[in-house]
Amino acid sequence: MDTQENLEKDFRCGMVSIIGRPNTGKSTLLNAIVDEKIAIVSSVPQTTRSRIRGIYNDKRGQIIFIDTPGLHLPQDRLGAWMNSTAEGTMHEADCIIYLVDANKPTGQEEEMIVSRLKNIKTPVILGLNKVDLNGKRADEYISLWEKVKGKPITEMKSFVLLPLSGETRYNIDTLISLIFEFLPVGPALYPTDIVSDMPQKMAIADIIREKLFAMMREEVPHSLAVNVEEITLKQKKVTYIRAEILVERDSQKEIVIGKGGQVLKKVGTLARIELEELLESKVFLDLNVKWQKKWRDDDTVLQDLGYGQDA
Ligand SMILES: Nc1nc2c(ncn2[C@@H]2O[C@H](COP(=O)(O)OP(=O)(O)OP(=O)(O)O)[C@@H](O)[C@H]2O)c(=O)[nH]1
Ligand SMILES: [Mg+2]
Repeated sequence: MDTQENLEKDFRCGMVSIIGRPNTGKSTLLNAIVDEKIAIVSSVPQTTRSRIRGIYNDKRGQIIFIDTPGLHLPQDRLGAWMNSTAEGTMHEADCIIYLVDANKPTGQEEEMIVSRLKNIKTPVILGLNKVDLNGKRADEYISLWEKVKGKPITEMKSFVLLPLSGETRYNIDTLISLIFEFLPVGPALYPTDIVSDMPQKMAIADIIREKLFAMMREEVPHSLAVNVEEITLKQKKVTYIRAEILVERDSQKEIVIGKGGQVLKKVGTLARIELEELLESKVFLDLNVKWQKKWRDDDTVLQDLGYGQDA
């Protein structure tokens, strides 16, 4: 048997769900693994709102990563949907990366997650992330895990502890090798030349949302949503994109637009640069801001935004 056949015989393929509290670096980790920016990142907790698949390929096999919204204590329907989206992925996965920020104390949210993982049979990799910041709280996460499971981690089966940094790519290769050990032998489920299956409309909306998140403070980001209403390729290879930015209050509309339209202009410029890279064409971006009371609790609006469906 030649080497090629051997390779194919051992080819592995499976799904890996990346879960954890908001802001622990899940999307950054996914981008580092697939070596491309497919998930938006911001310092605001609850940035990711729907599940995002990232596909990693090498000779050993194909890993389908699912980046999920941070698990939190929800306050509205959007939050509840985000949680159920994240939890839903755990049961389909062949392996779970449970990512924690080793610099932040554990808390109520963390206990909620660990207790949900308590009886899960799927292998778990506990990723102690952001080790580049030299946090000293890893022990707290290990203790919490041991408390819930009722035994030391050394006696846990299908459980691995791994220090990580998505930002500096520390231990990314080790992580990938570890995952392959947990995956079943089987053919690739996705073409090997794509890194994500995210719908274009959602990808465009998320790029705009990321630029907005970077400029907003406090509660405003959570009140924002972006709905891409039109994507048309015009003559001379210009992609015309019309998107609506939803806010919950009139005062927020003013913040998003800024004095003399400055904030919106900056958002538009930053988003356009990135969209031109994504779409490999010139982009004309038409942004409008609209005020819609309590959209986060409105099922129709959530559906429109792609947040209501079973992702
Ligand atoms: N120092 C450091 N910062 C990181 C690392 N990974 C992510 N960050 C930062 O942490 C913040 C949150 O990162 P995200 O990747 O958006 O986190 P997330 O877990 O996807 O967050 P949600 O989508 O809100 O659940 C951003 O400001 C990142 O730049 C890391 O390894 N080291
Ligand atoms: Mg995220």
